[in-house]
Amino acid sequence: MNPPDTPPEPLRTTGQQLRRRSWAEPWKIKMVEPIKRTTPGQRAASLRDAGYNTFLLRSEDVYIDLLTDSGTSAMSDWQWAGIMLGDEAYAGSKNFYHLEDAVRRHYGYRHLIPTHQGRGAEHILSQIMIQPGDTVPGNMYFTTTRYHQEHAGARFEDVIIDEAHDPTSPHPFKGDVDLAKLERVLAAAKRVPYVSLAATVNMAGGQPVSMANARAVRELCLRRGVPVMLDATRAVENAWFIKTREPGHSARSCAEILREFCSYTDGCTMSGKKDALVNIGGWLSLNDDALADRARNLVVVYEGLHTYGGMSGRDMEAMARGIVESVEDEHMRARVGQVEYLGELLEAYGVPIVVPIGGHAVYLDARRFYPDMPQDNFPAQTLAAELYLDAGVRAMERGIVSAGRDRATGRHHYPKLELVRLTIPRRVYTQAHMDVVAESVLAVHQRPDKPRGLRMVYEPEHLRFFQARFEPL
Ligand code: P71
Repeated sequence: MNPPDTPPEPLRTTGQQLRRRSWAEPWKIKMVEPIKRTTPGQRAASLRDAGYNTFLLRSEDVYIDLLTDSGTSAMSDWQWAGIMLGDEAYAGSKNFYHLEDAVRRHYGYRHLIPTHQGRGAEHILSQIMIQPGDTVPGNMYFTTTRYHQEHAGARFEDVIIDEAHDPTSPHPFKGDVDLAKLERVLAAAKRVPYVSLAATVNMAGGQPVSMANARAVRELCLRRGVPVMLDATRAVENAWFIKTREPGHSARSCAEILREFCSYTDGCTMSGKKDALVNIGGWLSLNDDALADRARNLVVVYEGLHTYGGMSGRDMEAMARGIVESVEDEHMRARVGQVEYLGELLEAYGVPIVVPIGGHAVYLDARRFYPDMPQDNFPAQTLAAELYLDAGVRAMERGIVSAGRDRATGRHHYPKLELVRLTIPRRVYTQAHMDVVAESVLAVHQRPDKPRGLRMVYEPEHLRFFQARFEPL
């Protein structure tokens, strides 16, 4: 990719022509946090203590932390300056109004109900819209989102296109809704309170939804009188993919694309801990006045007053400013570009990853790492453990452990995708860190002695992946 305003002139070095000009992050580093390497013996002990679950490791025992991009971003000096301007009034903090302005301007919804993070918003949305016996169609489940939908009495129906379940399909918009599947669910269900549309789709590999598909979902739902609720957690990354992959959008800004995308939906839940570049925070947005009143009424029960919703004034200011920074094209180029850099390196090393490369993470295909390991032996959980042992890189399982059990039958869900997510925090690691990660993955991939897998020795009742414990087979 070319820096802005630079014509694509190939450069000549000795003997070879460079295909393109390099670009770099639109920031420099002002403050650093030391991290330390560990020995193989220390890592083996830490992993054992953590029950072979990367969620249970102490972060001080981790060298490069790719567990999640959630709440792990580095804030800018402008955001930190905003922290000093926190108005900690119980009611009517000026920072709330700044946040409301930023959300209205960039996401376009009328009402803003702040929450402590994304699942707080999911909880309130599910409680005000879902009745027991409802069906909620969506483009692949997300753990907390589906949990709150089921907790409110709904059944989740996956209506994502088939390509999303195939890690080798190069479809550029694997987050798209299959309109025929959606039609079928809408026709068969007793009641559908809303369609749950996520952009990008985390569990599919950070895969985007096209503008054309969002528009088509909107038209179909309008005909049926069903609202569309967006999970906007990584919608700016989605906008970047529309800009770079969907014909007709390359000259538009991410900000413009985001506004249009959101206009096809009636509200959103948001984890500000991702796109919005903060360590904590979220919100629920709604256009409908009556529904927003109900949400405001419930937020005071579970989160806090409707002008802070579980955040401090300074948190709201940091998020308002983070939103403004997040929609800048140069930020997104660097953000998604770094993920692409790691992904392309792994592809060049012949490591099996989900393609196309996603917006926030590179996903390793654990099935192809361990073709002989049954899914009941938790291949992705095993791979995440092996990766930590090799060099102290922490990743996250996104396979059978995350999928949990079917509420009706009590049996494991068996997802087609058995993945390990290498998630890149925003503005935190350098290209050299990515090189170290890629080399560690390669080392694990090339190991001749394959592990047999794990057995679960402790299984929590809710969202089991967070606290489950394992032992090697
Ligand atoms: C991520 C997270 C954090 C997480 C959540 C559950 C299990 C493991 C890790 C959170 C999301 C998300 C989407 C698409 C809603 C939430 C909840 N993602 N939607 O990827 O990715 O937001 O964490 O702020 O409550 O590591 P919340």
